[in-house]
Amino acid sequence: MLMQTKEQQGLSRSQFPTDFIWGVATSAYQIEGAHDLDGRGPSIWDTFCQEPGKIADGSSGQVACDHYHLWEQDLDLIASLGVGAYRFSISWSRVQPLGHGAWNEAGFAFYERLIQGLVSRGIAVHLTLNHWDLPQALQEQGGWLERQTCEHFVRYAVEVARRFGSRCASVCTHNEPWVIAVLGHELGVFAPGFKSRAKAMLASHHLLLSHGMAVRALRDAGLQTELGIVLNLSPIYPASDSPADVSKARLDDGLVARWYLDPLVKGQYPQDVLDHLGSDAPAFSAEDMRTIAQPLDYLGVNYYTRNFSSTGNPWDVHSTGNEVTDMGWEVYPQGLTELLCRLHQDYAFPRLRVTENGAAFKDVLADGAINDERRESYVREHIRATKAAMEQGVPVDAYFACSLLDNFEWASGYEKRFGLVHVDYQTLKRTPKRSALWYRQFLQG
Ligand code: GCO
Repeated sequence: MLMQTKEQQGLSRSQFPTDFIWGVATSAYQIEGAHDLDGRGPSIWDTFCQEPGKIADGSSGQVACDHYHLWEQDLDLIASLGVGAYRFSISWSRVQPLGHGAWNEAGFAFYERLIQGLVSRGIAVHLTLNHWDLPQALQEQGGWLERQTCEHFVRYAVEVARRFGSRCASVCTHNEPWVIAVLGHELGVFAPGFKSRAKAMLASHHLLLSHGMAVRALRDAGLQTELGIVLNLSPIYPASDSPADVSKARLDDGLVARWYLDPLVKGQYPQDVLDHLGSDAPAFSAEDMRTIAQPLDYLGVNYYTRNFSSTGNPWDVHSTGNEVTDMGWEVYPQGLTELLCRLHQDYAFPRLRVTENGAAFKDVLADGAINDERRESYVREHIRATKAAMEQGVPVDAYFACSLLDNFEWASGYEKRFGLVHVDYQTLKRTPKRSALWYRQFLQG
């Protein structure tokens, strides 16, 4: 039995609406493994992991948490925590190995089992179509730099919805298009590993366009399920009061946040960012912009930390003296409250959902237990920060702790652990950490 600490006082599930969605989140490439089983085609992450020096520990998602085989025990785990909602993604190349053409029935059968397993346990299904793992065969045809990829994505989305849509509580098109565009095409630290700003911006336009095309197609197909998109967002503060830093912070907010939010809501790219980009801006038509701005049921917000902007070296760590996680990210729950309030004020989506929130810390397994007090406190204080936004009238209706499991942490490999549940990568044994037990206790009220 965990002790009710002082800080916990004043926070309980009963302070949230009874239909508030409490979940945990994962993504396919990070947990599934089984990279070449049952007809799965390679994704850009399989390829990227093979490039020397790209992944900190030289690893890949070939085995990961082997969720492909251990899914039943993972669903039991979710149920045992009393969690009512599960956000996960489909590996596109598992269900359509080339990203176009033939469907892979064995791949669909895996998600059929998974979804049936969730439904039978009373866990709501929150499905993401694209969590970064584009089929490699589409990359070879240009990937997100090609408009044709948008058409392929729509066909994939419609097929997934035809099979699973009515059993999903929500369907999300893309997870964090900024990450795909900028980390993948401008900084080259994520797949597919390009280093060109023009490429990044073109990819971002095709991601947004394919989102709008897919939402329209899913609605036209009669899908009633809630539809949305998930963005990585943080308040961005100027590192100093200098006018140069203040305008840099405004521009950075433009590149990370407004570049995605303005088209989704207002059907236009922010003019200041277009001016800044100059010839790196993508070509687009008025029709594209109308397509992107489809009405959505919710915006998913992934929040981990806040950011600072300065005209100095962007990688200089701006130390505030606050605690930082193993990623070097400042723990700043108030940033989530501010972000949710700002999003509501500026964009007024019908609903906002915290679709990812969590922290990497170095965990110590001692006597079969992981006493991850800092992660417990992180999750608790961000739930409290979510409540603070709701008290200011922001329509937030969901919180997903991320991640359910320690997993393949992209370019960090297995060195960073975000899980509420510890995974021993030798034995694949799952052990709920103290944070998971806290979440269970919180959910039990
Ligand atoms: C993202 C990432 C996350 C993280 C997660 C822990 O969408 O930002 O994919 O899923 O990797 O925080 O695994």
